[in-house]
Amino acid sequence: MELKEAAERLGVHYQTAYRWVRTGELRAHKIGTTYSVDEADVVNFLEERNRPTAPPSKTQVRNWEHQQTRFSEFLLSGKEIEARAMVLRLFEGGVEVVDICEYLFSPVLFQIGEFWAEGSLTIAEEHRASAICERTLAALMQNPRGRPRGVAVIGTPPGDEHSLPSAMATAVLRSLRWQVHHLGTQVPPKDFLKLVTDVGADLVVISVTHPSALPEGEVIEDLVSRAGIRVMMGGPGTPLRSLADIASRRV
Ligand code: B12
Repeated sequence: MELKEAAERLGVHYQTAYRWVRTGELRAHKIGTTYSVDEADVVNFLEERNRPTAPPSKTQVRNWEHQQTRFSEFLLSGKEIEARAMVLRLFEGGVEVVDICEYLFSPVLFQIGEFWAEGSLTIAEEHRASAICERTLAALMQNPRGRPRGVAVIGTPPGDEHSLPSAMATAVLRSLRWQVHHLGTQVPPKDFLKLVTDVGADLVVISVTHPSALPEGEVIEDLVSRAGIRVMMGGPGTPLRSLADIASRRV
């Protein structure tokens, strides 16, 4: 059949079919100045196009230690672009945000804390590494598609300056399609509660890393649960996976 007829059978404009012929996607023979396409080739082409494509391959991280070593090197030498590219590659390969936090950010930050405590890392170097982590985490927070699962408020009470753990909890919930109000650090209990009720939160996450903030964290926990809202407090030793598991269920 002529290419014009083949285009009609394929449901596309003549120019599109012509382009497919030129790129070799659609087999055709040139007869004089026109192209002719065999019936069988039109059928094959249609079948090929209608075949469901395989889902994007999921990156399987076989060796997290290797990833940690590379990430740590990037953080300690201030290679922000490389650090971000590495994390984005994992994310775009389908690795869950909770895994990136638990198996990459957390252990590497833990090690940085040990280096700092033993004096082999200056405060400037630690700050540079933390800042890179903060900005890299922000790059993971993309607009979720579809209806949010619920509204969450995440923050840290007064007395604790560690903002990264709550940023991780935020990234995890956002990756699970939650609408998150991330308050950062030093949030007084009464103001915390007011915002929680103002936004109609379904879930409240209190993140405490420095033990001095625990008493005020407990005050917030108490106020929120008395208001009948689900609340979870966590910090070092409480896996983010437990938060992700709860957040994966509908509210
Ligand atoms: C970066 C850092 C800082 C930065 C923070 C920058 C920032 N933007 O966050 C700065 C410079 C501000 C800082 C300050 C201080 N720091 Co500091 N810091 C760190 C470091 C290196 C990393 C912190 C971090 O982000 N860790 C990674 C987190 C994400 O890992 P994680 O603890 O396993 O967290 C998991 C859980 O918390 C969980 N999670 C978090 N929230 C929630 C909520 C729920 C519901 C659930 C389920 C789970 C969950 O998710 C996380 C991811 O898996 C740690 C080292 C370490 N061991 O963590 C020290 C560390 C926490 N800091 C420490 C200290 C001593 C301090 C200072 C007192 C230092 C000083 N003399 O000024 C001050 C404290 C100031 C204050 N009052 O808060 C000590 C704390 C020791 C202790 N327990 O008392 C540590 C452990 C360092 C060390 N090895 O000694 N720090």
